[in-house]
Amino acid sequence: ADFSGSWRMKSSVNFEELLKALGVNVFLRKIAVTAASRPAVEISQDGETLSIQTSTSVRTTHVSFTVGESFSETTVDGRPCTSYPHWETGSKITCEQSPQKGEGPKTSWTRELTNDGKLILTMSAGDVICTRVYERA
Ligand code: R13
Repeated sequence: ADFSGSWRMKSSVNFEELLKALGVNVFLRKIAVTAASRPAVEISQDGETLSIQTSTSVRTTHVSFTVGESFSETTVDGRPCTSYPHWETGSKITCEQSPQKGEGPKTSWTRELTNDGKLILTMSAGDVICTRVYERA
């Protein structure tokens, strides 16, 4: 699967609930939810190696990883974690995260390319799942 390209978000479900499950207070949640409603996502991919930049007005993150190899990133609420991305199917990457210190709900994300060319991102914290659908810009 080739995830590379510029992506625009078309829908988002449960993003605020996700932050709430992670213990983010209502003030910061509102700022994050507003900013995260208009992200710009740029992905480049070379074989099994992906580079994903997610930009918003208040926070931009950049991760580079090779599927099958662990890497460091931060959870969506900003805590450092070690991540292990693997192919769930030929077109879906599942990434399990473990905190580098402290406790918290179990977190993970998935990114899947659908047959009709959409990118589906899920982010989980405990039993809360946020689903965001992207289309090519
Ligand atoms: C601000 C500080 C408080 C915390 C936070 C968390 C997330 C975000 C912003 C903030 C944003 C996240 C966007 C995520 C996207 C994901 C995707 C709680 C640390 C800076 C308010 C904006 C766009 O779709 O891949």
